[in-house]
Amino acid sequence: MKVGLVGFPGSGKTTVFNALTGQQAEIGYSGKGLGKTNLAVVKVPDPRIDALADLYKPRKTTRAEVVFVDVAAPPGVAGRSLDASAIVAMREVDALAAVVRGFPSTEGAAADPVGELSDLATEMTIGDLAPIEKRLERLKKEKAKPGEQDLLLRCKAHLDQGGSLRDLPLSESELQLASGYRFLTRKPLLVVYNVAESDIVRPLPAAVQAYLATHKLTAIPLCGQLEMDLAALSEAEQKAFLADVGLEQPAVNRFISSAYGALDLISFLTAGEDECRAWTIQRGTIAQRAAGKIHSDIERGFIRAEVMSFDDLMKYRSEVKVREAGRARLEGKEYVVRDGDIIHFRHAT
Ligand SMILES: Nc1nc2c(ncn2[C@@H]2O[C@H](COP(=O)(O)OP(=O)(O)O)[C@@H](O)[C@H]2O)c(=O)[nH]1
Ligand SMILES: [Mg+2]
Repeated sequence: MKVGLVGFPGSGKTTVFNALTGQQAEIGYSGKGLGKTNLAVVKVPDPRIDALADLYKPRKTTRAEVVFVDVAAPPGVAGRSLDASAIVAMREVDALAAVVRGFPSTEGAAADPVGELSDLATEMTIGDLAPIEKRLERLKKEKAKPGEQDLLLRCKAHLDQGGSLRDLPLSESELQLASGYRFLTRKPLLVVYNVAESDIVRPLPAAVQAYLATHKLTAIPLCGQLEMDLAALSEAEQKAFLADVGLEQPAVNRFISSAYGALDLISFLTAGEDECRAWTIQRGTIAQRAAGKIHSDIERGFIRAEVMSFDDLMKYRSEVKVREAGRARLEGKEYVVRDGDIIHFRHAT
């Protein structure tokens, strides 16, 4: 999964990027870091994988991964606008995390989180309207695909009224037509409310809470500065530091579990002496499709999935015992995979 950190200059995107990835990308307005897009891969913490590795002692342990992209504006872009290259970068990610400033800026400007959120929403709306209008213009000369013109007009009307395409119900065929546009306002959006050190355990301001409720959004409050310092420490030091400031988990853990929730993602697991591994899928994915995550050959030649739950395996401590207890199931291709399923796929070659 690829998550884009987006927001206006000075909101703390690069600071939050460093906090989530443990990197040391350059922060601030000046210097050569400005305008550089940063990218880093983070392994998804999953205690179930640790437990499986304990049981199987596999040669290899593979966690799910999240790629974080710090979408930077090029030099010269300041204030409350997103340039074309930022819009392009935003189209390429699976989910957006909007970083908003909750602390006084380096120039002393007061925080205006609701203003930033609504300006960001406007920028994304404009970003989605542009390709729709361009396509509608071309459809005056070209033949539309079935349903295309209707869909575009519906999307346009919805955006013109200030809505996001996330809230527009689309049929299966409309989803197909829309997928090529990679609409920004259709992408899952998480808000990262970047607070001052002094506000860290305070509830979100009422105005921010009201905005989130109206727009059905989730926010993760964190202090980028503090979390960035934390990410640079050893694991033991982190524990002491977290306890000190009254937090249970570092930002990256809180962020990833919120992101999985907001994106409706779950993990299934594969286990063996060779490898124990977590695979990320959308909730509702059927077994045959899930097999395709591992390899397209397994999806194509799918015969059956042998499924046991993580909890049963932990209880009986071996696959053989789980089978003897009658807790292993053979499922067909339409079986809807559940979070924590341990699966062996049987397939023709
Ligand atoms: N007090 C405080 N300052 C922060 C925090 N996060 C970022 N900053 C400062 O805000 C400025 C802009 O941060 P930066 O990460 O470069 O923002 P970007 O332009 O969105 O990438 C820098 O001077 C940071 O030190 C924070 O949580 N608390
Ligand atoms: Mg930056």
